[in-house]
Amino acid sequence: MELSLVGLQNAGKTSLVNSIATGGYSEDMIPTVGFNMRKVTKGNVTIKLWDLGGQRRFRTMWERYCRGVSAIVYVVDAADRDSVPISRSELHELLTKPSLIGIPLLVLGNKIDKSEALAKQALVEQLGLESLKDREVSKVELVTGAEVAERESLVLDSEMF
Ligand SMILES: Nc1nc2c(ncn2[C@@H]2O[C@H](COP(=O)(O)OP(=O)(O)OP(=O)(O)O)[C@@H](O)[C@H]2O)c(=O)[nH]1
Ligand SMILES: [Mg+2]
Repeated sequence: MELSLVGLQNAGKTSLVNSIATGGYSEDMIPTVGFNMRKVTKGNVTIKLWDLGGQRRFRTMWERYCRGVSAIVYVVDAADRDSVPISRSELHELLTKPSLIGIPLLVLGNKIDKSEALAKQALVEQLGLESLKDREVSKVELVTGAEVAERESLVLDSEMF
């Protein structure tokens, strides 16, 4: 199974991958330049994770690394309310690509350990998820770096897989 993680810079994609792969979490992170590929084996399932850079200059690469994956995992910093409109437009822009039609989407609202984080329904509305009709959209899950083990089971056990 192959998954691609996309979302704006600082959303917490690499942190999420590290949590899943090694159980480690660090506040001291370096922005991803281009992409990283990680293979994670849990039981007899091996997942290939494409962890893409979220800075503007890397966003044109997203489509290429989302083609043919089992699901696109879109990570949003739920506590950075000012960035949500940009996150929304980048998500909708990505999903207009014909090559990505029908690929299931899982949206993760990250950093819910912060008090200013948006609630699930607010994220659904502000990201315009209701309008995504032509693909399977997994319900939005809220995650936090503090709950590493929970995040792992959250991704691997999510009902869409
Ligand atoms: N409070 C809090 N901080 C988090 C959480 N997840 C990640 N962070 C922090 O957010 C910052 C950015 O994390 P990264 O994982 O590097 O973000 P990214 O999405 O990979 O960023 P790019 O590689 O630039 O696209 C780091 O300082 C992390 O420690 C979380 O759940 N809660
Ligand atoms: Mg990164």
